[in-house]
This record gives sequence, structure tokens and C-alpha cells, in this order.
Amino acid sequence: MLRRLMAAVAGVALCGALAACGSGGSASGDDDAITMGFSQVGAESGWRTANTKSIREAAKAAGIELKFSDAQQKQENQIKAIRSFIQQRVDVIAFSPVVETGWDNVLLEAKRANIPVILTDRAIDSDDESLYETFLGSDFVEEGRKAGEWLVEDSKGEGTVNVVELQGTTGSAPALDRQEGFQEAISGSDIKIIASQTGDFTRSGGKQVMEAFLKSHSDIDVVYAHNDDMGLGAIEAIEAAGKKPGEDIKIITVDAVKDGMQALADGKINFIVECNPLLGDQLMDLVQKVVAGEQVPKRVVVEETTFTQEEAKKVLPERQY
Ligand code: GZL
Repeated sequence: MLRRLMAAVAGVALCGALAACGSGGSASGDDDAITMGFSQVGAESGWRTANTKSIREAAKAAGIELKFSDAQQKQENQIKAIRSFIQQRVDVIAFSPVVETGWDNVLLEAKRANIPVILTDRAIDSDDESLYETFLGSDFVEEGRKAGEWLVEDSKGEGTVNVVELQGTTGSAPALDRQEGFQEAISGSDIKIIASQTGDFTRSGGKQVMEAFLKSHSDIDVVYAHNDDMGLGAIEAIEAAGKKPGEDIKIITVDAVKDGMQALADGKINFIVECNPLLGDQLMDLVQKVVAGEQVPKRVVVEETTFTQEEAKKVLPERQY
């Protein structure tokens, strides 16, 4: 707010000198409310839907004016949205970067406009950490590790175990890190990744890639899907091929959204690593601190757990998303 007030004062002074000009008003109608520009990845999965709902509800509850943009999983749309937020002179910009790289230029524009940036959900790969105030989200490498560690335990004494991997969006932090963590956990075991391909975090993508895997591999023991939606698509493909998901081919996924947890409880998925989408309240708290000029941690990692089939049956009724 202070920045906008100074800009307005400067604007009035300048107007006096130039005799006539428009007002230096802020981006929001109400000068007291924080105006926040948020660029969301898209609406590709149940996780994303829950994440968007959490952000919208938390902004409303905090009295923060939210300008929301859905990028339909395209980086160029996110860059356009961030530039638009800069032109509208919002107080703060937050976004979930669809991929890790290619952000330095637009974030430098935000920095030069003196608009703080908060990363949520996904991180960026940049040498310049001054381009953002903080990152709020999950430790995706740990999520991949948890998935791999469960499989190492579950497949003890089974000999060679062949895994096909349904990867998330190419170049995205969750896809890169969930792959890294899983590979780290299975290294030195008899678990082999025989094929990997992106399903872009969507159910249809997971189904199409799994259909191709089933055509080219007759010895698939396990599917490791980087999110529930691709795992649910794989279930459709496995059943269409006349095999039993969860038994003939085991499935491990990440997220723990309701549809995934239902499939876990039904025995079609074997293990799910939680990835918490309910970031809204923590994000608004960080927004208020950053706009007030308070120091915040550079990285805020959310708490997450894992679920077996038995655990899913117990917690399903109370799941919020
Ligand atoms: C993870 C998030 C991922 C989810 C997917 O934080 O970025 O994107 O795991 C979603 O379901 O599409």
C-alpha cells in the first residue's frame, strides 16, 4: 500500500507539473485492500481444482482482492498474465510455474516494478533468488522417495520388478523431482524402470500412455504415476486390456485426491503419497507479511503423509478434496 501511496503522490506531483493527467489510483477499487495477481497452471487435475478452490476461498476470507488467471498449462499464458498484473500495478504476484525454467525476464520486470512475487506449489530453476520472496509448496523429491521406499519394501523377495513410469508435465518441478526421488529410493534394488513417458498430469494422458505401454511391454509389474489422475487413466487402460489393476499390475500414485483415494480403498491402487493442495490460507498469510514488508522464510514446505489401502478406507469420509 505504501508503495502505491508514494506512486499516487508522485503521480499527483507529476500531474501538477504536466497540468492535466489521469489519477495514479491502485489496481483495486478499494485502496485499503491488498490486490493480488495469481497465475494458475490450469485445471488439469483434481489436485489443481482443489488448489484453486483453496486459493479463492482463502483470498476471500482474508479480504484480499484476487485477480485470477488460468494458463491452460501454457507458460506463455502465465508470462502474459504476470505482465498484465504488472501493468495493473497489483500489490503482489503469486503463481505456480508450469515448468521450472524461462521465468527470469518476466520476474525481473516485476522486480523493477517493485512488485513482490511468491512461488506456490511448483518451484523455478533460477540462479537469481532475489526474483521471488518465498516458495510455498511440497518437497517433491521426498514424495518420490516415499513412493520408491514403499515399493522396495513391498517387493522384497519378488526378484526383478518391472516399473513403467507415467511422468508429469515435462520440465515441471513435480515431474523432475518425483522421478529423482523415486530413482534414488530404488537404486541398488531389483526394481527396474522399463519405460517412462509424460501423461501431462491428465487422466486422458495417463490412459493413452498406459495403452501404449501395454502394447509394447508384456512384463509390466508396477505403474508409478506422478499423480492420481494419470493413475486413474492407467486403471482404465489396464482393465480394457483384461488385467486387474492393483493385482496383476500394482499402481503407486501421488496426490491423494478423492478419486484416487477411492480407487485405493477399492484395491485398484496400492499406495498413494499425499501432495497437499490446500495452500490458500498459508499463501494469504505470506502475502500479508510480504506486502507489509516483513521478513518471510525463503522456502515453506507443507506437511504431507502417505496412504495404504486400509488407511484410505478409514480416512475417505473426512477427506476435504
Ligand atoms: C503438485 C502439482 C501437481 C499435482 C498434479 O504440487 O503441481 O500438478 O501433483 C497437478 O495433480 O496437476
